[in-house]
Amino acid sequence: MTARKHSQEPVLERRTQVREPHLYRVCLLNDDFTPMDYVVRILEEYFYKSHEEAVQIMMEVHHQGKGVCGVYPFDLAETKVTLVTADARQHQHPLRCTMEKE
Ligand code: TYC
Repeated sequence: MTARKHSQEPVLERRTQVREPHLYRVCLLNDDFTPMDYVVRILEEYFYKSHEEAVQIMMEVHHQGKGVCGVYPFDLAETKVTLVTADARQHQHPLRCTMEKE
């Protein structure tokens, strides 16, 4: 909004920029200890994947070392990383969940 000399003057111009939020990939990383069925449960519970898709992503992580669980705006991506990491630690699994800018 442009500056006005007197507060009674009407607003003549608004300059509002609407932009898409930056997006972040939330990824799972492979390790040798976290059970496969636990990773599948994480993908279903936190990323709303079907059982078939969850198994597919888990196997991709297992073979390639990393896999994308979803793409989200910053706050949502950060929340998912926090919740997944807390869940894994509670169950004493070393599972790592990370986020990276698209
Ligand atoms: N490599 C693990 C195993 O053989 C399974 C696994 C998959 C672990 C995906 C982490 O993000 C992961 N039990």
